[in-house]
Amino acid sequence: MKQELEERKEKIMPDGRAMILAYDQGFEHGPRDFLGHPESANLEYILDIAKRGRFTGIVLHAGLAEKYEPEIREAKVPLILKLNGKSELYTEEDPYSPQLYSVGDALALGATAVGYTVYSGSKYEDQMNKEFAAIIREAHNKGLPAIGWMYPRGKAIFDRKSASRTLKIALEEQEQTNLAIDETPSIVAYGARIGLELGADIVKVKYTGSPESFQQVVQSTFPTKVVMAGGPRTRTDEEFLSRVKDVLTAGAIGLAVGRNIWQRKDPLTISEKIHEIIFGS
Ligand code: FBP
Repeated sequence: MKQELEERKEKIMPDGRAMILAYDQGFEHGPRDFLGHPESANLEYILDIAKRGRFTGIVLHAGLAEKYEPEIREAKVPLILKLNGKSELYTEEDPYSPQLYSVGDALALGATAVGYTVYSGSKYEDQMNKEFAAIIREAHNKGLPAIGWMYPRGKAIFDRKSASRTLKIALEEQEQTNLAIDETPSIVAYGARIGLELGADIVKVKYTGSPESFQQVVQSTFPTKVVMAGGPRTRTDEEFLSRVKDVLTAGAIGLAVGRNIWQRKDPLTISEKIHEIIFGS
């Protein structure tokens, strides 16, 4: 299984770099993400971007993965099956994203890797840590890499009164920047580090505003690889591309991005530019 694990890692990280297309937003945010870009509600449109844009993986929940199994195989873009999910209609301050699918489901659907979101700092973090730890163990035993969406979130992250020592440092970082608390290097690095401690092969984290601060995240997560999450579409292509350059300079291996690609008028042009930054061609 060790060899299969290494082969699958190589598939989603050719030359040690990754450019992953995230398409779990229909569940996490709902169809509002497709407004203004109705074609983006259709997986065939997204798969075409993934294929022609030379993405090294596409993230889906099991429903779409099952319905489009032949098309996904045909496109030859490695499938990363997201094993947990929650909708934004559920608005409790402390989020929990339950496991919905298994490593076995991922293998049956031909997935190359599995993904799972952990909201560190939520009062449900223990449940998510336990689920993700078990997923990682099983995935590795069966030769599948595991990717953690490490998003510190919840009441405690913002609670100045009972602030943890990390939050106190993050509040100081915040005073010198325009960052939201969950984008400060101390909070992002802590979430990423939990991914490493749990055994994730790759963690996906928010951008921290500068290459220097992102380097802090990458360094405290080594040897687990770090990719940047996309976030809401930036006003210009240049703004997003400059972030991609920053995180690569900081030692990240690439990104896992959705809206900044498929919410644009010309998703292939920006994909090409991102590919050039990540892979040099
Ligand atoms: P985007 O590039 O569109 O931001 O996607 C990255 C992602 O992590 C998705 O995989 C996920 O659905 C979404 O962001 C979660 O967003 P939020 O931070 O609003 O929960």
